[in-house]
Amino acid sequence: MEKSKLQELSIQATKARLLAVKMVHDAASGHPGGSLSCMDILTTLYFDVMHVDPNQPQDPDRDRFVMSKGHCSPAVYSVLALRGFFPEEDLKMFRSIDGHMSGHVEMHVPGVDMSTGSLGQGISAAVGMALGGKYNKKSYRVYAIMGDGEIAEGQVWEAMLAAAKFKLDNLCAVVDVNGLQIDGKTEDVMPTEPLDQKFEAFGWHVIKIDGHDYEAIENAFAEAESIKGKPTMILAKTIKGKGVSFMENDAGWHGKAPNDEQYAQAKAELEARLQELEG
Ligand SMILES: Cc1ncc(C[n+]2csc(CCOP(=O)(O)OP(=O)(O)O)c2C)c(N)n1
Repeated sequence: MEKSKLQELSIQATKARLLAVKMVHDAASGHPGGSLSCMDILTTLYFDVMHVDPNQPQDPDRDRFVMSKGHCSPAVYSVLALRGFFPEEDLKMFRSIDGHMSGHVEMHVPGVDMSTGSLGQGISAAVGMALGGKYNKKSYRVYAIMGDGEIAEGQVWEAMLAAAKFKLDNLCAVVDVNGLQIDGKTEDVMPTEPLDQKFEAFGWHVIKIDGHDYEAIENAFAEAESIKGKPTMILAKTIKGKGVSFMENDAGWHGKAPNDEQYAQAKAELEARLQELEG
């Protein structure tokens, strides 16, 4: 990957982390941990991989994205704002009773293709979008991000079966393998490993990457596009809370807002990172 692209993605992801943490702090509720873990993947999708036009969010030929772990709305809203789908100013409506930007991902927000929050449902919608694309002979691609806790939902595995049956090579899903879910370690709450063998057995092409390595993320999406006759699952190893030292690898930050002091520290850390990147 060219140095300039790497720098651009790192800058946008850091800005998105700053916005996401601010939204959760200002609303005094929300889900920072899983939003921060998938931020590099989401940034690479919207700033490098997906064909989308912020001026035409309903373009029928656009690539689609579904955040199946819908509690990670701070990640989605911040990346969409940075990509130009709506002004950053609108983020202050996050979780406000009068706003359209609810705590889980909501289709009233420009650029959002599917409302989610009930775990397991988003990936099924993504399968439907990919199937619709095949049926209508469209060339758009469909992307989805799931959580490694989310995949304990039985509906996920029905979606896996259907995607393989219909040979949905226009579908690429990612599992954000941060190892933690709401109450603790994924392996304690509901063990799901070995994930690669499971998805392969369900007829998917599987790629394992470091979910914070932009080049690996970009290459994985390119590989997925080259695979014919089956959908692709990217297993992205990540760190929950990535980018904010005291949130990293701590399930306590799954669905909790930082207080003023904690927010000041998070902001200082991310701003220092941004300054480093922008030179
Ligand atoms: C059907 C359903 N059951 C339970 C929940 C409550 N819930 C919200 S987040 C969560 C844990 C999700 O963990 P994971 O998918 O690993 O998300 P991440 O760690 O990436 O934030 C649970 C159980 C829900 N939203 N939907």
